[in-house]
Amino acid sequence: MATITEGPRPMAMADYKGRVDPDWCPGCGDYGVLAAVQKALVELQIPNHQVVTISGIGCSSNFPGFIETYGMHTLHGRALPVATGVKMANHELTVLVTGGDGDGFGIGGNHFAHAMRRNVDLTYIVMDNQIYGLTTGQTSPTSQIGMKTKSTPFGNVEGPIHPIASALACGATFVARGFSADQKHLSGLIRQAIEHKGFSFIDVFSPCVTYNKDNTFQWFRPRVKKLEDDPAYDSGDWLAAMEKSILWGEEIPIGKFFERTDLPSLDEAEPVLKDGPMVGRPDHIDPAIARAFIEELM
Ligand SMILES: Cc1ncc(C[n+]2csc(CCOP(=O)(O)OP(=O)(O)O)c2C)c(N)n1
Ligand code: SF4
Repeated sequence: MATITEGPRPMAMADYKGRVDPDWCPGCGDYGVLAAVQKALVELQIPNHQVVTISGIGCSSNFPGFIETYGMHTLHGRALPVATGVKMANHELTVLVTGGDGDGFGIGGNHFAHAMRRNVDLTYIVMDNQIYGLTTGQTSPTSQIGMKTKSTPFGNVEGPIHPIASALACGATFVARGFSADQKHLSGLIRQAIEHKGFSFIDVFSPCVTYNKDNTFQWFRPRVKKLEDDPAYDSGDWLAAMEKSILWGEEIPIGKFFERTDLPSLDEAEPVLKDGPMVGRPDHIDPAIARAFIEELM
């Protein structure tokens, strides 16, 4: 009798569905980002146990609870250093970092800069709604001048940070921008970002439908223009990416601004990791080596 041998079943969207349903407001942009991440993981066929999703604090930072991967919900602004530790402990894992503009560019701004210059092999997705959602609507580092919020009732007087330009200046090796209403385009960017070896950053317009009445889906829709639609645009050209990064107004570029593949990621550059991930090694140091090391320091 012939035997039928079945290979493993391909991963499907349902396999990445979290055990808890998102409690985001109906219509929140973050739903689109969650679906786009799940779609990218399906396309790449990465098994759940090889993915870790790490966040800080915020509505968007609740993300790891809503996806079936390993996950850590850490402290406000501290997702990137935790993710760096995870990646360096086991560099064979796919490490995703998810959070908001307040979390990433405000309290976490310092870590943002250093993770990029180190070229840690992480995929960082910021759900940029230009406001603090979880704390009920205060200005954030990406709020526009003049925006009226709970913390700026007479209008914001501070200029916003430019996330794309900042990422380029700090040395990120993959820099992109997406829009949560265009899931197909966004999941394509996320897929490329995961495949990229090194620090990949995607700033995603993910409107807060409850507290940001200025930068809504309707506001973005006619303005976003895909860089891919311009055949002359070269995403290997850092200066061209910088020029595009500061455009804001009637035309706002989305897509892949920049990628370079000639720099080693931190795990590739670190000689200690050349024999494989730290997690696979004995969890003790040979006492003779430890003694010699201490004596050298004395
Ligand atoms: C150390 C610390 N400071 C402040 C807070 C309060 N807090 C929680 S979330 C948040 C900002 C949320 O905005 P954002 O990161 O943009 O995420 P969103 O909720 O908009 O997705 C703040 C200020 C905190 N939890 N911990
Ligand atoms: S408050 Fe804003 S960011 Fe938070 S879940 Fe609601 S719509 Fe989304």
